[in-house]
This record gives sequence, C-alpha cells and structure tokens, in this order.
Amino acid sequence: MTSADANWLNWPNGWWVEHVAETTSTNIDLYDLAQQGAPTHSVIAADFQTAGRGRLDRTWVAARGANLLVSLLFRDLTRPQHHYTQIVGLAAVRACQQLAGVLPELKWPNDLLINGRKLSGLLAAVGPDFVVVGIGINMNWAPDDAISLSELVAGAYLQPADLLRLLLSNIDEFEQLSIDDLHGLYSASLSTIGATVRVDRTDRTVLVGRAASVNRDGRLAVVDDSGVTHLIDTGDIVHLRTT
Ligand code: BT5
Repeated sequence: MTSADANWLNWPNGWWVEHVAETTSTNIDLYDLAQQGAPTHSVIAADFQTAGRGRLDRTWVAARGANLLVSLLFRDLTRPQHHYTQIVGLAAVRACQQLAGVLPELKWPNDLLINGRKLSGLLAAVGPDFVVVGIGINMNWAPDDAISLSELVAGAYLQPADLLRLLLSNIDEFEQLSIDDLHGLYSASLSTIGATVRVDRTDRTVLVGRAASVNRDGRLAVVDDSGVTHLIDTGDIVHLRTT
C-alpha cells in the first residue's frame, strides 16, 4: 500500500468510505448502492469522474486526483431533505477553513465561492427513503473561471482525503443540531441574504431583486423593485451587489 492509499483509511466513527480511481459519477454509484440497501453514512470518493454531474444536466469537471469528488448517503431521515444538502455545505465551508485557512462564502442554495469565483458545488439526488449528497471541491485544480484552494495556499498540495476527514467530522456535529438551529445557522451563513441578485430561472425568465430571506422549506425569498416577493426553488443566482 502506498502512503497515498494509506491516507484513504481511518474515518470518523460510523462512516464507510469507498475510494475508487475512476468512475462515471460518484452520485450515480452511490444512488445505485443506496437502492441495494447501503447503510447511512456510506461514502464514495473518486480520483476522477468521466461523467461528473452538475445541476440541470450540466457537468462537473476535475483533473485526475486533484480535487475532492465525493458523494454521501443519508438514511433514517429525521429532518427535511434539503437540510442534508445544507449540512454538507456548511460542513464544507468549515472544512476549507480548517484545512487551508480560507473561509469560502456560501451562496444559495449551496455553492461555495471565494472572491466571487466558484470553489465547490453540491448536487442532491433524492431517493424513496434516502438522500445522496454529492460535492466537488476544487483543491489543486480549477477551470479557468473558477478557483481552487491551492491558489490561496501558496505552493501547498492539499490532500483530498484530509479534506474529506474534516468534512465528515463537521457533518457529525451539524447533524446534532435541531431543525430550528440548523435553519438559523444556514440562514446566517448565506452571503446571498441582503444581496441584490439576478435569478436566471429554468424557464429562461430573469428576475432582479433583493434576497430577503430563506424559507424553512429552503426556498429563497427575493423582493423585486415593486416590492413583490418571489419564492425561488430552482434556478441560478448571480450576486450583483452585496450590502
Ligand atoms: C454544481 O452544479 O455545482 C454541482 C456539482 C456537484 C459535483 C459533485 S462531484 C461528486 C458528485 N458526483 C457527481 O457526479 N456530481 C457531484 P451546477 O451549479 O450546475 O454547476 C455546474 C457548472 O459549474 C458547469 O456547467 C460549469 O460551468 C461549472 N463547473 C464545472 N466544473 C467546475 C469546477 N470544477 N469548478 C467550478 N465550476 C465548475
């Protein structure tokens, strides 16, 4: 076993991590395993994805071995499904701070940004009695318009397994929070709240307004210039101005 392989051992209690060199998409693999009865807190991490998925049929790309590409399974659901994605997003923000000393901002619904550039994206796949949450975090490589942690930690090569260990520990902590406390923490952590945003809706209409709050059901309340509140559940948000 190489030292690189050895780093993919020893996880926080109750987490089962399978590390593969290459797959199509960790979300697809873990969804299949979940349907076959895999236990809660099963995890698949890959060095490389040939068909990494983004939202709305988009793709997620990464150089081989450079970034964290991982999916996590939650069963025995005791809270609304969207809370699991929020938990992973909050845990990722904190893990990046712990590993690299940089604090990404959290953009609704679950993007991590640094200096306005995308560091990480999350994608949930909801099954009959489970949720798979996938997350990609740019660690040592990023596409041109995006950003990686290593750009901010001069010269350091960051190990994906180290970030995953921190991510899982943080998830354990956030899973202890009550539904109310998690909603409060997530709302307070979103840099979107108070910002002027452009919403590119899936029906191709565009809305500009001020992001006022996030509802308990996860939807973003955006108030337009006429004072009308719109509740957004899907679509892309661009921060135009933050206050
Ligand atoms: C997301 O979609 O941000 C969700 C990404 C989830 C990826 C993880 S990796 C492990 C797991 N297995 C999977 O198959 N997926 C999950 P979305 O908001 O639609 O953003 C996708 C868009 O971001 C693309 O259309 C590109 O423009 C851009 N993009 C692609 N790769 C990127 C990267 N590495 N960094 C920043 N932006 C990227």
